[in-house]
Amino acid sequence: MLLVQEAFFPIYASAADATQHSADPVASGSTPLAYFLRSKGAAADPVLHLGWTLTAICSLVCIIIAVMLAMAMFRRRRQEDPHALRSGGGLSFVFVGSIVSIVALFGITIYMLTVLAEVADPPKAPALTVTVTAYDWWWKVDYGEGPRHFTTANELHIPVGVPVLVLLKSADVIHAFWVPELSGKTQTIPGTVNRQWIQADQPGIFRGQCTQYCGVQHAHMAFEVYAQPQADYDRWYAAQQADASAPASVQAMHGRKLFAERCAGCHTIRGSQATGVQAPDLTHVLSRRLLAAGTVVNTPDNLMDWIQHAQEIKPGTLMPDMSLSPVEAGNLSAYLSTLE
Ligand code: HEC
Ligand SMILES: [Cu+2]
Repeated sequence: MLLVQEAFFPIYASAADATQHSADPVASGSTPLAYFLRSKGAAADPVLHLGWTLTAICSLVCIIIAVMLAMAMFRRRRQEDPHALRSGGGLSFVFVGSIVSIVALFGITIYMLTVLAEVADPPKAPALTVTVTAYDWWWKVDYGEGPRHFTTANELHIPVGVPVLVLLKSADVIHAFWVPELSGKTQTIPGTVNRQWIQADQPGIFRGQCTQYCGVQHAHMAFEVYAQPQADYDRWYAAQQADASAPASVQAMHGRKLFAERCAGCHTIRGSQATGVQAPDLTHVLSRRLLAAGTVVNTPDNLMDWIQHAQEIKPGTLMPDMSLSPVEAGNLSAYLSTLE
């Protein structure tokens, strides 16, 4: 399967070099969706098999039609007598052809319904439920309830080998949640909660993408699923639950003040006064691998670059360019570097 993918999609390799703001091929939407040709989990297996079966059947139909068309053209040229066309005994052929088509289409329908039923619910009760809310153009991820609740962005961590239920919401327009290697696509619709379960059979990072055109930065609306051994997952979970610690240096304290004045209307940092809800929770922003829904790799330089030039990096994003003096940028950077 992998070979097929590489044969058909060599373009993904070269596209990776073209990304301007990062050296990481997984960022900037360069590689990921070639992976739709393989499955790494129980929810994606039936969909993958269905995809290949339908591709095979459709290819076969194309070939048969092409051959028959060629034969018809060849035959027509030999038969110059116009009456020969009328007297041709094509009726039984049409009859048999129709029956075969009907049976084939009916069979495909049954198969598709079976696959739908198979992926509707996980084989056993989900070990974990997370809520994913799609925004223009990023993903909010909510874990747990009550005081144990926390929010992160564009990253979904799951324990490996168990089914995880994802409740899907939208804050604005219709988006769609898709992790090609782990599941089929499911729309997120304002006012509705959709469900999709995913399961990763092995540890790894699985790229996801919004797959319903939702506006100008639809293509930069990616996320990553981190499938981890239970112990690693538990460690991550505990770290995410903690509030941000108070800044230790004077510089970072100035940074926090600046954040409260300039950024808190949109962003939350738990443990500080910042409680904005229209943008990613930044309490543990440093723990994330990518920024801005998979657009750039999260390095200190890229982070400050993003804050000051978001509109250049992701034109049209709902984060404005923040103009900062060098001193302000230094303070903010010192503060953000505490958000591990
Ligand atoms: C008007 C609301 C608004 C303001 C003000 C704002 N942001 Fe944002 N910010 C956003 C939105 C929306 C996103 C998500 C952008 C996207 O991915 O398309 C974002 C994304 C980010 C991210 C990337 C987070 C991630 O995990 O991908 C960082 C870091 C960030 N903002 C920092 C800041 C800082 C620092 C300030 C203040 C100097 C600030 N923002 C001010 C709305 C805002
Ligand atoms: Cu979208």
